Amino acid sequence: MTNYTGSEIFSSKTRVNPKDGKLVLANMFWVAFALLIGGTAGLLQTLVRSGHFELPFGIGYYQLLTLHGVILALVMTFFFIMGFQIAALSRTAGAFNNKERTLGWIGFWVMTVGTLMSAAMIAMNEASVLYTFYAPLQAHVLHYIGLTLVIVGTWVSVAGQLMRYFRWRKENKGHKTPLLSYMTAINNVMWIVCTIGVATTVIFQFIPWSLGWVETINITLSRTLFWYFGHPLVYFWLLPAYMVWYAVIPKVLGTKGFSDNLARVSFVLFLFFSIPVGIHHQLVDPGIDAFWKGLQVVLTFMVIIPSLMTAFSMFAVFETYGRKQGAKGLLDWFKKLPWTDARFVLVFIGMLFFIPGGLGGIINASGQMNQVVHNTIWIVGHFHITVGAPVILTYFAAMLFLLPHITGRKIDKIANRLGLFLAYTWALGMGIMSLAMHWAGLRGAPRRSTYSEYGGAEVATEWITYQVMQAVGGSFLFIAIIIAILMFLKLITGPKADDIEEFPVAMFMDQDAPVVKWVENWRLLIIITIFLILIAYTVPITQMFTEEIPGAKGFKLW
Ligand code: HAS
Repeated sequence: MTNYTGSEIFSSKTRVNPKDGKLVLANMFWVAFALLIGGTAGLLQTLVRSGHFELPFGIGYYQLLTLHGVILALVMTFFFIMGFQIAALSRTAGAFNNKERTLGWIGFWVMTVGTLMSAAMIAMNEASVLYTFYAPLQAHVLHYIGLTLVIVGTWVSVAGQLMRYFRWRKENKGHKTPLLSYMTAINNVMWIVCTIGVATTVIFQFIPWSLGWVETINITLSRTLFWYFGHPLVYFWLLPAYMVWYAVIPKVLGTKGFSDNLARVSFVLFLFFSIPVGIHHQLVDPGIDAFWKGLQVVLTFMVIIPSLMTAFSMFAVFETYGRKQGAKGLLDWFKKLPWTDARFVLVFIGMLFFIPGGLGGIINASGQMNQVVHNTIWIVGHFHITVGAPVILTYFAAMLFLLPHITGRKIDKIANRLGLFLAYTWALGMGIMSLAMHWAGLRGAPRRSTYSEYGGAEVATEWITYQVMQAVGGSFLFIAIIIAILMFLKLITGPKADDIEEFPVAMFMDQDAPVVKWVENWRLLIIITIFLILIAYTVPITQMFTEEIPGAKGFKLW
């Protein structure tokens, strides 16, 4: 046992190791670049769907939509998560050693090569299969190999991160792991377990099929393996945002987090329940028995619980803070929140979006209601107010403290103001666009579809107003993206700080309470995770092998 006391973690002087900082920064450059490209594609899509704009240079709508989904949902998020988690570990567990850092760099370069390969295929119009790459749409094999490399790159980086986490545990036996480090470990373990699904379908189904080694593909199986990965993917995006909510925001406010133990338990629940629920994306698909769909719906309701725990904790933090500032009445504390600090405002607006975002998720997951919204643009509205608001706005807030912390610059007034403008413009754009998407979806407007008058069908004329609204919202969002890029540039080139800007890490109201031991019993956690996966998936997947499911040839409809 070392003489570690834990107090240095909470000191504003403790910093991300400068060598680790370079790796973090490299990842963050990709985030800014991907945001710009993906955001531009998004703007153009909303303009096309409004019916008032045609794409130039023979660019296809689905080509653009694939670029938008891949570059924002996969590339931007993955680079951010790798960068942020490395920073969180380096800040709370201490510097990476050479081996761990080298793994981070190898992962970064493998992800870069994979991204460029896929991007090239999309640019050459060889892979307009959207980000979910559903068969029987068939892309060029290099697109699948590129995406595989992106995932493999994250594995390598994650290996370095997990080594750092376990090294800390070995060096500090008997102490509870710093919360942020613990949270990265949960997210990483979840990631490794869930990406096995997508790796399996790509390596054993998509690559041989796109090379022509086999003529057909089992679509039900490929979609099931995709969603085995695809749902935990959304929590892989979300958990770094929750890391900021739990462990950073209370310190930004100058108060304590609600409960360290509660935060750990909520992350464990994500590990248990985020994977055995993927079939809720296939509730209207044939080939899966209703019983197994029902079971996964029940498990989906379990994965709502840790988000409700998070909401409760955040309310507790805000109210406690407000009361400390002298708030008296029932809701007065609300006024006392730091409305001029962009780090807080970005996150808070994200949280507000997550209230309807989460409610929408509960609607999607409710078997019969899913029949109404599935494959409509409602779903696109849902994911824009989940990953596109709470998650991305929190990522922006993290950039605000992380970039100056690493580059030795200041969060000056201009950077803070850009952050505030970003928050409000984003809220306006996302509010208009996602509301229109939800309404149009309820009126039956399909998703994954370009502008069409559907042969003059009356119902389709109703959708056009909402599509114009989406273009208005999309335009505000594009302005917000430009502000985000300006903020990014300001944060890495702004005035040098005398004292390094803080990477805030909060203490908790139960800081000294003994840790709940089982939350770090990895053997137990992994056994329970695998047990739940086996219960949810063994029979449905076995049926996909044993029942006669006709295979599908590949289609290239673009
Ligand atoms: Fe979802 C489809 C169900 C959460 C993303 N989801 C998607 C797709 C994406 C996505 C990308 O069951 C589309 C995939 C595709 O391309 O086909 N989703 C859920 C459920 C949740 C949920 C039950 N989704 C997310 C998150 C995402 C995300 C998070 C990204 C990060 N989703 C579904 C289903 C489908 C689906 C079906 C398939 C639909 C179909 O048919 O295709 C839950 O995890 C949500 C729980 C969340 C809450 C909210 C808690 C609120 C908080 C904020 C508190 C606010 C505070 C501030 C403290 C219960 C934590 C307040 C202060 C004041 C003063 C007011």
